[in-house]
Amino acid sequence: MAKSKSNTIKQPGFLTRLRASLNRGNSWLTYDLRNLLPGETVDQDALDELESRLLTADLGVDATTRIMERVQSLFDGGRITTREQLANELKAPMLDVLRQVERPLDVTRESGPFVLLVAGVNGVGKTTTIGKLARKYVDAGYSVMLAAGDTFRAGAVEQLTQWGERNGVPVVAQSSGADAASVAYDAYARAAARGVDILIADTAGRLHTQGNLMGELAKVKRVLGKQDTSAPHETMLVVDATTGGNALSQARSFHESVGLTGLTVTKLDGTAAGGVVFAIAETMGLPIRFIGVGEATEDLDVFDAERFVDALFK
Ligand SMILES: Nc1nc2c(ncn2[C@@H]2O[C@H](COP(=O)(O)OP(=O)(O)OP(=O)(O)O)[C@@H](O)[C@H]2O)c(=O)[nH]1
Ligand SMILES: [Mg+2]
Repeated sequence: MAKSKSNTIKQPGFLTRLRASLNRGNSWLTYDLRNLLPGETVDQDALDELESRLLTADLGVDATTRIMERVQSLFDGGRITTREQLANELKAPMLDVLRQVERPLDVTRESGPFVLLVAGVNGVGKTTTIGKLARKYVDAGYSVMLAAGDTFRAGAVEQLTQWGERNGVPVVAQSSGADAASVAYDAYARAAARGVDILIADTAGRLHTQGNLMGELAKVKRVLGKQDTSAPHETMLVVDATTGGNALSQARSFHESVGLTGLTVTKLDGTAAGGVVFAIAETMGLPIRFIGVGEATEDLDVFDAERFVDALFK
């Protein structure tokens, strides 16, 4: 095991990138607050309108209710009269919602590879996230291997192989159309034999309604579990923030069918809101491991609740 392994893979300068991506000039929240309260003084109408804006921004009913209950009680107690006070008092309940799911992935293992299985709907950013993670873990001193478990889509193996080559990380693949579980089996055996620290397995994009494909994913999990009863150590769903409420329903269905242990939310640069992160946090309670704000390696980072909320308030 390398001695130089770093226990954090946080990206320097990520807050600036996150802020720029989420806000594009002006945070939707800052914008909404100013827009809602032109006269600076907070009244009940403004709070009602704020509630509907949070719902429109995909925060969902549960998170919105929790946040607004706190704000309402402070307002009723005379503690919120100005826009600035409202902004300050909004932060705490928003942070409470996100702190529940701020649990970074711990990849340390006594022996055997840490197995990270990545799943999700087509095009959400699974393979790109794997490529970025491979780079981060290599930079942090870990040995990494990738498994090309998407044997379905033409070009999927090449895409992962390119990420591997770029980062000097071996990729285990079979021919297109091969059994995904067999690729996973093979990859685990090689990773264990080589003493690799982290094995990251890609999978084909699938909809939760595709029963046969969900069955395949369950089989991949089972096969890994036969080699190491504790594997996969993480079954991570990737969701695309631009799909709003769909991201939440995907998380629900995948969790029901295969059992998830974590989530990554990508494409937060493609949406003005990022509100779905709150909805997922409050409703699912599953750890949010990483967030993505662009296509480059430095655009992925460990999820940090405080940084996320700070980025929303400019
Ligand atoms: N803007 C932006 N684009 C992203 C992000 N993450 C991934 N992408 C892009 O999304 C597209 C799809 O990414 P993939 O990694 O191929 O997605 P996938 O889930 O593996 O797709 P399938 O294998 O087809 O299911 C690519 O063009 C990526 O560059 C992100 O955080 N922000
Ligand atoms: Mg892919």
